Amino acid sequence: MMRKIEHIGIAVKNLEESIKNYTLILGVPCYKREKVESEYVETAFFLTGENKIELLEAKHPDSAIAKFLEKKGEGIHHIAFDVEDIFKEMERLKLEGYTLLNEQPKRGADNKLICFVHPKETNGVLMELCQEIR
Ligand code: CMX
Repeated sequence: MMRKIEHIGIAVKNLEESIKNYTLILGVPCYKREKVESEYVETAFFLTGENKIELLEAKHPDSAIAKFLEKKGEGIHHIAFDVEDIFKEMERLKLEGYTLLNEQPKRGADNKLICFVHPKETNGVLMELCQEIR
């Protein structure tokens, strides 16, 4: 079961400028910046109440974010759902016939284990499962 939306990921061209923009829009400062080397991205996080926004900038042309920006431009890149047990949830989705984009959970930003489901099978929205590393 997906428990709640953990965050919404937004692909941006320039993280520095976008942090300034979102600080003004949301009225709260960015609480964390983090590079995820394995995904070739740099991220910045904001909290508004219980809601989390992640800005993502590509750090390499092979990054999924670079390809997304090229094809679609800036905008919502993924919706991440919090799960209690990512292994169990991945198994459940596999049994339901969904295509997981990684066989094993990966280490993501903000202390999470993550896995993606192909957007072609989720009505055009890239879905991320994430479990807090405890
Ligand atoms: N949301 C919705 N649709 C998307 C998408 C996204 N984020 N990214 C790609 N697509 C679409 C493509 O536009 C394409 O559509 P069309 O066939 O209509 O043109 C379709 O999905 C399939 O694309 P593809 O050519 O098969 O594959 P891509 O090379 O574009 O890769 C994807 C797409 C989702 C498989 C790849 O980006 C991926 O594996 N993503 C998971 C990892 C990731 O996104 N990492 C970055 C974030 C890391 C983090 O949060 O820390």
